[in-house]
Amino acid sequence: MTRNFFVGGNWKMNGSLSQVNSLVEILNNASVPSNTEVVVAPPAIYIDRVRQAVKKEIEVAAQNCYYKASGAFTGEISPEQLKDMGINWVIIGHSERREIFGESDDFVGAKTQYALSAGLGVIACIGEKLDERESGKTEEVCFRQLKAIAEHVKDWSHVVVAYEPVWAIGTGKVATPEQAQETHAALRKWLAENVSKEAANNTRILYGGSVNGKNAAELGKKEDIDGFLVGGASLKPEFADIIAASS
Ligand code: G2H
Repeated sequence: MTRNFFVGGNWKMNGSLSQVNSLVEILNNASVPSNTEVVVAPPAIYIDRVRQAVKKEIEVAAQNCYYKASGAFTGEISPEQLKDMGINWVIIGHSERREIFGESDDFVGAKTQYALSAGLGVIACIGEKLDERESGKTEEVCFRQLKAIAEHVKDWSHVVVAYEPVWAIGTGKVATPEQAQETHAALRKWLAENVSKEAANNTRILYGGSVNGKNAAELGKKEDIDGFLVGGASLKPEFADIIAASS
């Protein structure tokens, strides 16, 4: 099975209106290989502007959502509202949501279930912290996080898993292609053994953590790396190089 490459850009809480307009211009001028899906996740306030202005072959994601359709949930956005605005993807369980905003495995699982049921595709993030890697717990942590998501997924065709080792996020310390491949292969094996062979073969597993225009090509050559979730470099012209590196 050939899995189409997937390049996500997570802008996090960055940008101003003029920067957003420049990024859209970069995206509109970027050539997107036919076997590659590109999805960018602007801050919520700019989502609609980006959706209106960016070329249609590029999808737009939210960086988070809640697990109810509507109601008294100040500051939250529902999957239904995202769909209403033409948004088809959401990032769930990013380590910054887990660490800074205290999102638990169960909460991430519940949000994944609800977002899928509302028709969104989910970029589900998992990854270990430095002390967990150093104490040999990488797989234990990643499997625990993946299990909490998998328990809520019936149809894997709308799920992309992003493996983002926390120690590599925004630090410039990228996992080596071998380190990333090792964990991606273990995650795929986990899917085969705990979900199905089909889910294991078809689900894209992205690498995230200090991906840039220079390291993307080497990482992308690895058998089980099906794309990237890019933070810092998705705010720069080199994001176009990362998209191109995937072909
Ligand atoms: C990991 C990644 C994007 P960066 O958070 O999700 O960010 O590429 O800046 O490490």
